[in-house]
Amino acid sequence: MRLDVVSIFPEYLEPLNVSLVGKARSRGVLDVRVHDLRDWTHDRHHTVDDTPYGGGPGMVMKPEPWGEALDHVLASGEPAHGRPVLVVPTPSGRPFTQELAVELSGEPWLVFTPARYEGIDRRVIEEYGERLDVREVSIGDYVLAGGEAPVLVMVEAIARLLPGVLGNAASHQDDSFAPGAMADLLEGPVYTKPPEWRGRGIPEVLLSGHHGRIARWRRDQAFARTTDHRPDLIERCDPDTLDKHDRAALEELGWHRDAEDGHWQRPAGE
Ligand code: 6GU
Repeated sequence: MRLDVVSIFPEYLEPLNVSLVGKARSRGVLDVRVHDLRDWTHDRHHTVDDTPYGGGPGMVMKPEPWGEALDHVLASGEPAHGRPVLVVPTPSGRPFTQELAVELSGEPWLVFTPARYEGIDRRVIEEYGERLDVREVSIGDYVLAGGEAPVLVMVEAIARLLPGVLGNAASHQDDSFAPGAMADLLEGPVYTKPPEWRGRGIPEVLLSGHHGRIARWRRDQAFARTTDHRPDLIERCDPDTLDKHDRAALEELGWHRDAEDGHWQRPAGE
């Protein structure tokens, strides 16, 4: 997979040389190219921003450097890569989810355009939207000063899904939020050696060697954790994906099924 990132802070993307993504690069699974947007300015001050039309606070990124930068990146594509998907990080984008990470991990070429200030002149997104699949994406309901940290987040989520990047192919099948498997439940606690640490032991069942009981215990723990941290995931889960044991586990946690639509719910305040 080829990844291009255009930014006024190319050094912010140094973590792409480290750890999992760095290894994927050195193994040739990922071809990452970071570009400095200011390389496509032509004035002495390398200006990339200007005041917003209509007034208001902050500055807006000028369209010309972005246009030249993106034209350069697009022209550097090898025919085998086709056209890239353009990923535009913005707090007003669609949520970045595991589902989108899986989808983007199947693309041969992604171009990211992390912005600073109040964002990029809208005409840039319109212009490239006529030629490319453009995804405006947010990584959560909070506001960051720029899109570089979101690019690091998204690239890590995507890169670990590429074949040969994670050691064990099974290791992302039961990720929290992976479609299927532990379908939309948060993962419960994990333990390793030593068997006793500061007087604290390991749940007996994990030492039993009884794979069926271990799987059942893990799922019960996942229901408990999801109830505490993300009850919305239980409320919107498809009740038909739950077996008899699952239903008993949820009832134990104070959930009951809605008489109308069969979805699980809990009385408010529980
Ligand atoms: Cl993608 N960008 C910025 N600036 N803030 C964010 C974000 C993106 N996602 C959540 N907050």
